[in-house]
Amino acid sequence: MKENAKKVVIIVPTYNERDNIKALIEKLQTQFETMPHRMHILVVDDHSPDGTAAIVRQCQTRYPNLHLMGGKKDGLGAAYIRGMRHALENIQADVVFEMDADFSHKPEDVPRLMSEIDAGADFVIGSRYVKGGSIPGNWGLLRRLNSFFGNMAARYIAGIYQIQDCTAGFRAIRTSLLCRIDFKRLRVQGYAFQVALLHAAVSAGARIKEIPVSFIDRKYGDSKLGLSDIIEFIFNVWWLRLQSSKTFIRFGLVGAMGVFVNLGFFTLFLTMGMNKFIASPFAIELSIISNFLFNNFWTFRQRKTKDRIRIKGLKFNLVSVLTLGVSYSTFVGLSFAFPNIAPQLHQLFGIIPGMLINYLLNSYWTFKHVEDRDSDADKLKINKHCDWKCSKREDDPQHLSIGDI
Ligand SMILES: Nc1nc2c(ncn2[C@@H]2O[C@H](COP(=O)(O)OP(=O)(O)O)[C@@H](O)[C@H]2O)c(=O)[nH]1
Ligand SMILES: [Mg+2]
Repeated sequence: MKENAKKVVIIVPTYNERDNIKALIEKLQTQFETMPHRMHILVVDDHSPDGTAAIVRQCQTRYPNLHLMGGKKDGLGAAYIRGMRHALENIQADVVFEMDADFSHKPEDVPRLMSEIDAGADFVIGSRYVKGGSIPGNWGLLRRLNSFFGNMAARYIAGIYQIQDCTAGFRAIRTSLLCRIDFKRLRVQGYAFQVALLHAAVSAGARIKEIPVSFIDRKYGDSKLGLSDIIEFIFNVWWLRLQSSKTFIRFGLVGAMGVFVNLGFFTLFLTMGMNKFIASPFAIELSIISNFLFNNFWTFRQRKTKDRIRIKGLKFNLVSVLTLGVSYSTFVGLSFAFPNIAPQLHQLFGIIPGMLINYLLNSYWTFKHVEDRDSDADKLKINKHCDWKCSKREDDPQHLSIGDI
């Protein structure tokens, strides 16, 4: 029975956790006895000067499912990335957990998170901010504000609106999802990793589930959250914002360039002796075509669309006509409503709704991204992004192997 069960690796990063680690390992092992899965623990210790690793080595004599890896102290995120890679390549994990060593996350909650994975989720968050979850009652104002603003920044700056607890560190993740994430693009070392990974999971279309947990304050040792973590966190949320606005910025640049294409062709046709009433629509259409090509091959090049290029071109043209209609009706409406202000302002305020409608329709209709996880093209994309050796597993068809391609 256990041979076919999912292999689960609980990754526990440690830095100076001498007073916690042994008890945590023992509690987890007791918990594992109640679970049908093949459970492992991987401690990622960054050569803690307090001798944490020596304690883990002692425990290894009792528990064959206990793994230890060392490394340079590069931050919490760097430790998790190393640990996840090891869990995937060397332990062939189907699922990994993120868990703190200091008992802030209860070992008794491990089966609850795992059962959500069994029910089909890709990414389960032990959440302090959904109904039923909690933070310690004795947290001071500063700690509360830190946690509150951190979460708000992740939700409303980085754009992970749908998740209540973006900074949680107690999570279960399918490794098939990790294989779809480009870790080189996360660019984080410290605690910001939690938000960066969640953002990447949302972008990869992961099925995410939050379940309530009570977060408990550590009894032994100190928090390792430092100023550099906070600074990196702030930079990271803005970086993520910029990344998600990149398409809109490119779309705007292409639109602005279209104006020059339009005027350039118009002038060219006039110098060729063409009548201006004929030259104008030709120049407009040529600018629409050039905008379409730039948007197709640059702005939205990452999107996998279902239509052929000529159908997309047709849709783009239709959207342009609609945009013209929206901008023109706004212009006419404003001209009648505010006859005393400069007509340039009517024209300008007509462009704004036109451009928004143009972007939204092209983004969600012309260049709509269609998910097709099983296609060969996707497999190639996934493996190009992830150089981790994901091994193919029977119970998860999405789990890819480099050798499969
Ligand atoms: N390997 C490793 N573990 C770390 C590092 N920083 C923090 N940790 C561990 O990550 C977990 C969470 O850290 P903690 O200091 O409790 O953070 P807090 O709960 O936000 O105050 C603990 O198990 C720490 O020992 C690091 O740089 N490297
Ligand atoms: Mg802690």
